[in-house]
Amino acid sequence: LQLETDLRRALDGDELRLFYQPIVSLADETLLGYEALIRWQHPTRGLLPPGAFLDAAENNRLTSRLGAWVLHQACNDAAGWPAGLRVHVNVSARHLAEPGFSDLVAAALDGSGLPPERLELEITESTALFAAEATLQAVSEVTERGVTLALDDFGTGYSAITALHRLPIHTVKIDRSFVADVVTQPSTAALVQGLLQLGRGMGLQVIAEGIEDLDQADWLRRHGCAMAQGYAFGRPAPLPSRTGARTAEA
Ligand code: G
Ligand code: G
Ligand code: MN
Ligand code: NA
Repeated sequence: LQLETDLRRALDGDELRLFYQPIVSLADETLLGYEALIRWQHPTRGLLPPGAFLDAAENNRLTSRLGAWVLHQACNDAAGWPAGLRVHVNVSARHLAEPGFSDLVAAALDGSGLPPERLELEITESTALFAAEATLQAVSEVTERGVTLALDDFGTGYSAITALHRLPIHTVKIDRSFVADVVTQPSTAALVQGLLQLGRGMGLQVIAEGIEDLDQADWLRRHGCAMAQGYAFGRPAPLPSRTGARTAEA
């Protein structure tokens, strides 16, 4: 398969990039951290979004190599940021359940010097793998170290409540499909109020995703959502690396 061959070359070479999107406090728009989002600077096809290649990696046992690259890169980048800022890294369910996942996280933290408290791993609920013993083991090993877990795309999967019940979740990210019509759809507004109440009741951090305009930000702020992410506050973009060299601008 051409895509797979290309992706192996991308991993060996220098074609993958991390873009970063700001996560802010809704109260005063203070920067709290960034979510790392992978891109592929393909030599002929240009800058590719993850949707164009993550599934190919998932099906070809490249998941753990790709995930390892992301974790090391993100921790190295974040170690050079001001001390208050956290980094969010997306982790595939398959990678999380692989042997050695928590050792990889430990190596990325130790190698970069990033304090564990500044790393948050984002997992999605859209998988049955939550039940796997290997997943529970990996999760307990990384959280004991001080790394936190976010439940991404919250509300869209079939096992959201089970995930909250079974895993030591620190943060839920309200999916952008809900945020998109929270201001205009009373039923969506009621649903999001329910999610916010659930978050408060369980002592979770809540991040609203996909905030594109100030009406959405106002609504969420008024309803007690503390944190946000979305085009209104910043798009995913390359950041200067620790050395000051800029990447992925071509
Ligand atoms: O950046 P964009 O919004 O196009 O991302 C699309 C999807 O790809 C999102 O669901 C995001 O969680 C996922 N994604 C982005 N970067 C990574 C990554 O480094 N690892 C994994 N596993 N998923 C990622
Ligand atoms: O699935 P996950 O939440 O990890 O990925 C975030 C995805 O959402 C990325 O592909 C990112 O580019 C996209 N995204 C981030 N902010 C916004 C936004 O305000 N509007 C839309 N439509 N997409 C967004
Ligand atoms: Mn995410
Ligand atoms: Na999401």
